[in-house]
Amino acid sequence: MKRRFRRGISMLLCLMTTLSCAAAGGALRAAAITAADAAAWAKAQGDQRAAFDLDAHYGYQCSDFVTAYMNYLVDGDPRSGRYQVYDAREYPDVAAQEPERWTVLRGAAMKPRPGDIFVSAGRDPTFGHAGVILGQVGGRYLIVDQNSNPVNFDKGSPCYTHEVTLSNDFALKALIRYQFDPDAVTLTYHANGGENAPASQTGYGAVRLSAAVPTRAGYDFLGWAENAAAAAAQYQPGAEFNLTRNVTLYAVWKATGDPDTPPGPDDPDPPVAENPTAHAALYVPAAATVEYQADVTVTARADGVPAGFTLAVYDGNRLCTVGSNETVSYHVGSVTSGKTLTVKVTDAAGAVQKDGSGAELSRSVEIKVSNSFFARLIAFFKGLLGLLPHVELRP
Ligand SMILES: [Ca+2]
Repeated sequence: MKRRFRRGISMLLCLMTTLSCAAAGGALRAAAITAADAAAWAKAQGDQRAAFDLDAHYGYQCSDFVTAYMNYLVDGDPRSGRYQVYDAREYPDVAAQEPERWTVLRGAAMKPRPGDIFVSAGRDPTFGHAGVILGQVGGRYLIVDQNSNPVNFDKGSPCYTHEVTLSNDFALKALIRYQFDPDAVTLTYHANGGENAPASQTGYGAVRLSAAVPTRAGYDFLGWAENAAAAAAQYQPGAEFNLTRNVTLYAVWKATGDPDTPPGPDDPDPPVAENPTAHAALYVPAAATVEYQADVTVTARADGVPAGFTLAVYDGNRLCTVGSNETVSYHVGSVTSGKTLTVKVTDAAGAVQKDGSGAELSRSVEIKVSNSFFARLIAFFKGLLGLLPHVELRP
């Protein structure tokens, strides 16, 4: 979001930037960076609440961060100075001048992918807003941006990772996609004891798996899995696959004419699987009462949860967001009525895990809202003045 009167200056800077690129001549080859690498860098800025004020005006604006991101993608250095664009609405025009590097998507072509720059309407449409898409969670998107928490037109606010719906302030005007190096993302097939695995392939996004099938004497091929020890296939030859990182698919085999035989009398008892979350503990915020229309974020954490399991926040049966095995944060947004969320420790399939006593690792977070007439009146005036509080609920 940006002051109108700086627009002329920044447009001039854009033009100068473009001319200097053209003068450099021909060196427009994309750096070998994948979209997943780029999104991971952007997410780290948000998680660390990194702060960019590249133009030394109005603090940490959305445009400072997106300019830093563009510099990072092209030069590997967010402060390289290559791009100097400080009006969110100008990014599509600047990017369109370098089709070797950037693709500008509008209208129905705007299907967000991790690593994309978004340009949206903004809370104040005079300035617009911009940030970076990190991923999709249900119908919502995880993004990182500057000056969204809180919005401050004079001082800005640092990088912030949060979930949004791409409407209202975040209604898309354009997506800008860097020409990520497609050769940098490779899908490898591993015959896993067999032979004639298909050749590896490169690409990005939706790709089709090879229709070729490996062979192994005495075994039937069941399909492909990401885990070499998998007993069941996750993907079939020729299926669509979402390729966003280097990945190896392993052939899954089953011996022919040899159905699973039950353990004989001489076989030892099958080992009892140990509960991997037996020593886990989940911590959530205590019940809290917040002001009417307060902007609420809920954070929970856990100890002793192994990698591969995640903390997830649910609103009833609706999955709000998924965090790591150690923590999860959910931006609830502006609250006007009480709400109870549930934080759960789940496996990759979403199944709730149990602790060593057999109790489910699932705890509720109760948010109560002051919604008396007086509380709503106060909120109305605070809203006019931009003073509605942001509340971080932590354990
Ligand atoms: Ca700034």
